[in-house]
Amino acid sequence: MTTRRKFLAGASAGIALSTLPTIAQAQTPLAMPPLLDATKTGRFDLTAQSGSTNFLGQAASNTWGFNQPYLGPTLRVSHKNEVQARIKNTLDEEISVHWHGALVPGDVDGGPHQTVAPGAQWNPTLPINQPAATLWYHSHIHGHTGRHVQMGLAGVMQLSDGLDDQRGLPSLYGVDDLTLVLQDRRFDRRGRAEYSIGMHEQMMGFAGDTMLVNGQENTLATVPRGVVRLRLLNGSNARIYALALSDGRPMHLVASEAGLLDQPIALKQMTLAPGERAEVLVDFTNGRDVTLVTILSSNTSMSGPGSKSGAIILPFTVDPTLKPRITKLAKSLGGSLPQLPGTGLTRREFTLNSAMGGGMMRMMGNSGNLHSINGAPFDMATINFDVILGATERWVVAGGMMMHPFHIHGVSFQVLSENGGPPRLQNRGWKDTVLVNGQAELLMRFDLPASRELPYMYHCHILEHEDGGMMGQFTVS
Ligand SMILES: [Cu+2]
Repeated sequence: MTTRRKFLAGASAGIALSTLPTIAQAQTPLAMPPLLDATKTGRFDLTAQSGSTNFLGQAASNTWGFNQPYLGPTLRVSHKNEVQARIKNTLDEEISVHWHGALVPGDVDGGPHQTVAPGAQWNPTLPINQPAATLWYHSHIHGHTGRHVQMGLAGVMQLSDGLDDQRGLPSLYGVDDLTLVLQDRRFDRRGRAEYSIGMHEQMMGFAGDTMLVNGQENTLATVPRGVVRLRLLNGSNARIYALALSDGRPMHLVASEAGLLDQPIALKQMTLAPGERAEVLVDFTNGRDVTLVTILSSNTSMSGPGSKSGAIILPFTVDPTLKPRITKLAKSLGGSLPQLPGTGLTRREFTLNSAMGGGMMRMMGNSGNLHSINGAPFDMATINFDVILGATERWVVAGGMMMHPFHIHGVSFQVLSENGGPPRLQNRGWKDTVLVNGQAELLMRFDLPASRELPYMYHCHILEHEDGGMMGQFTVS
């Protein structure tokens, strides 16, 4: 049997999309992360714990998770409510829980200064007040984020306004509204997960050879003969996906990171970089099975020809006995596209640097950091700049030779331009993470405070770049 594992491995050797097999045998049904619905109670509990997970049906791996051995539950909370979270850390090292995409003040943002010690508890009140969206949460300890996420300290968080039925959007969790956490992993010969970081991984980010969806390998999703919503999270450390459906049918993008668009955008191909989320509708009313694939499996433009290759992410099969709830694509979504004033603003420039060649040795010699922003590797004790509360700013981010997903805490932003032209279609909505491939201009308004003690972060979401110094911090007051 051809397994997915062999396919990602083959992908880097240049297997073309057309050679992808039809749905393989013996897949197990895809499971959703357990749903923790806190829309009514306004409170939830997360316990960071260690466990063991058998990913490949061979030897078990030591893993971490929230409330379970690997990854965490899907938290569903109201998009407008004070949410009481209770985080317990039963691991033997400090963690944090960052609410990626949540517009909450710096003092509950869960960044690297907000550690939860072994055996300790953290009880933040999250004043959630923003449009419905698919967010996520993960540990964010400086220098260890890559390993923590790899071990499993991550999960999806849905902000719900309860209006999806009115919009004609699928919303039945695990039936026509699927949460898909995409991760690539590497395993040793016995099937145990490996996270070994050599110089190559430090430079390029960690890439695996095996696809996991929701922590499962080689699974199959069963869907009704209707319209199905996929909430996609790239929870990989470094892999950038170029998603497509195997028969060429479009994915209809309905939401970017920070909420719904005004109307769906049909995309034959969609990039999803680490940290990014996207909600798409897939039309199964023709009853045909299809496979979600990635047609670009390399992380960087530096990898050259190997990048034109394909790998299976997840096959879908239509079960005609399931009664579809939605059979028409929604036309109007009720969301809005960002339109911030673009002139007369404070302008900041960010160059994302990675040391190469001799520079690499020099940088390693000086600070131990391979990566930096504007030449300065992240320093916990240095606030890089201060933003005035209520200010709109224009940030110009340049990525150099590699592609970097740039994430900012505490704001949603508008992509004003990419490489001097209009943003790509998929980047027209409100975002909190954007893949910078060349240069991107971003506009954002800072409506929430962050102190010197608990500042906001901005960083590359290739976790080995972030851990290696490609991060900075700022206050808002
Ligand atoms: Cu990067």
